[in-house]
Amino acid sequence: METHISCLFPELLAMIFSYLDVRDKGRAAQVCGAWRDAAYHKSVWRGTEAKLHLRRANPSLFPSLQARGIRRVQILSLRRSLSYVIQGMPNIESLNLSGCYNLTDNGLGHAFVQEIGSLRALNLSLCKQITDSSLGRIAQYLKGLEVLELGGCSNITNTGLLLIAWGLHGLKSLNLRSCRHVSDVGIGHLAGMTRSAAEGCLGLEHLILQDCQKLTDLALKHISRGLQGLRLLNLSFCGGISDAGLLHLSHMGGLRSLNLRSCDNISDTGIMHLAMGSLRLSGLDVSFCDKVGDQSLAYIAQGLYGLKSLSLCSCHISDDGINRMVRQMHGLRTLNIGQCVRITDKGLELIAEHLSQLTGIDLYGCTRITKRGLERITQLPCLKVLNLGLWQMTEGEKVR
Ligand SMILES: *[C@@H]1O[C@H](CO)[C@@H](O)[C@H](O)[C@H]1NC(C)=O
Ligand SMILES: *[C@@H]1O[C@H](CO)[C@@H](O)[C@H](O)[C@H]1NC(C)=O
Ligand SMILES: *[C@@H]1O[C@H](CO)[C@@H](O)[C@H](O)[C@H]1NC(C)=O
Ligand SMILES: *[C@@H]1O[C@H](CO)[C@@H](O)[C@H](O)[C@H]1NC(C)=O
Ligand SMILES: *[C@@H]1O[C@H](CO)[C@@H](O)[C@H](O)[C@H]1NC(C)=O
Ligand SMILES: CC(=O)N[C@H]1CO[C@H](CO)[C@@H](O)[C@@H]1O
Repeated sequence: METHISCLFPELLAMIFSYLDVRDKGRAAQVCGAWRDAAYHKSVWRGTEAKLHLRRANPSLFPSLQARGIRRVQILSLRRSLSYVIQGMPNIESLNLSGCYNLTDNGLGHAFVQEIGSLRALNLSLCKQITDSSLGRIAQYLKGLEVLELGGCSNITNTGLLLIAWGLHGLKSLNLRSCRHVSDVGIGHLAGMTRSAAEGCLGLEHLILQDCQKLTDLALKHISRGLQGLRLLNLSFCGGISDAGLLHLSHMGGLRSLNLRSCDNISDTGIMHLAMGSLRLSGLDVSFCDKVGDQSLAYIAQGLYGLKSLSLCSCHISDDGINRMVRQMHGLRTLNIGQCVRITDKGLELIAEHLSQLTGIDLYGCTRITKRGLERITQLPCLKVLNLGLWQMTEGEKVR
């Protein structure tokens, strides 16, 4: 048998090994304990997921995977046999090709030659050779797709997004992390701003735009107009967005999670816009936005008091900001204030006194806090996670 398989669930291993002759079983069993267990495992169990290294795969493997109820496949490496997977498993629901660096438009082209209505999730992250031409095929044949991961697919352009907006109307989750050619125009396509050419992915709930450097406030305007169903928006490391852009987002009532980590041009004014709108956020991350300071915490207490998770790592905040926030934030479960070097025991005292629902706090690199402040924090009744990172080892006053 030519199929090489690693890192598998036991039931699948057992099934695969039922194909091997006795000599091969012996060889495989030398690899590791998991293999050894599986090599001699007689019974075949049902699973729903397979992880495969494809070389010159035996085409007969895939129908038998399908027959065993497997609908989700992760390809760990491949040469040219992707089409066997698709042909052999007509009911495939999830295909994970993340990190298959060898995957080309040609390879995908051979696999996606007709409609595959069952496929719901496709992961192409870090398949760096994929271009818009593959997105054309995907838009044409994978109409049932709900999750599409294109993180690190750096050859993709706005044209690819136009194709997605034309074909994938059922898309709920799209990851475009580090797609550096993507600009406001592409986001406009997704949001249905070019309706004459493409309807748009108006049902999107999760949109990851982390590290899309070309995006500006105009992209946020498109998003707020067209993607009203959005629940999660990740804009971390988008240096081109500014406070004015956040004004557009401030009326997206469905938005629950907003990630603005390392958006360098966001300041207290932007947070004011968010707080004065009609947002009902439960998660906000503005870590490493060094223009975000104590004034933002006052705004958050006024308009974003429903937050369950707030990340302010390395922001320019002090005990005064904590004081202006804590009394309103009854539901806060997670507070990340690592590397906020101006926070002292006084801030921790306030947190311990008012944020009684807190289950997690990050104090990594808070160099001005002492054992006394930490003792107060550890008295929080629900606290499960306390991150101090290297602090304990580097500071003079050790906490045990
Ligand atoms: C990727 O392709 C190269 C040649 O094109 C081949 O030598 C290599 O084994 C392939 N890698 C994987 C993981 O398939
Ligand atoms: C998809 O594959 C990647 C890389 O192997 C892995 O990190 C990720 O967890 C997989 N996703 C799922 C849902 O299995
Ligand atoms: C897709 O692959 C990336 C990178 O390996 C991984 O982080 C992510 O969880 C995967 N997503 C899904 C839905 O499989
Ligand atoms: C971000 O702000 C800096 C100054 O703080 C400015 O030089 C830069 O042009 C701004 N970038 C954008 C895209 O607005
Ligand atoms: C969103 O951005 C953060 C950076 O703050 C990153 O760590 C996280 O993995 C991203 N989320 C997703 C779902 O990609
Ligand atoms: C087909 C295509 O556009 N390939 C390009 C993908 O991106 C790399 C650089 O990241 C280029 O070298 C390729 O030409």
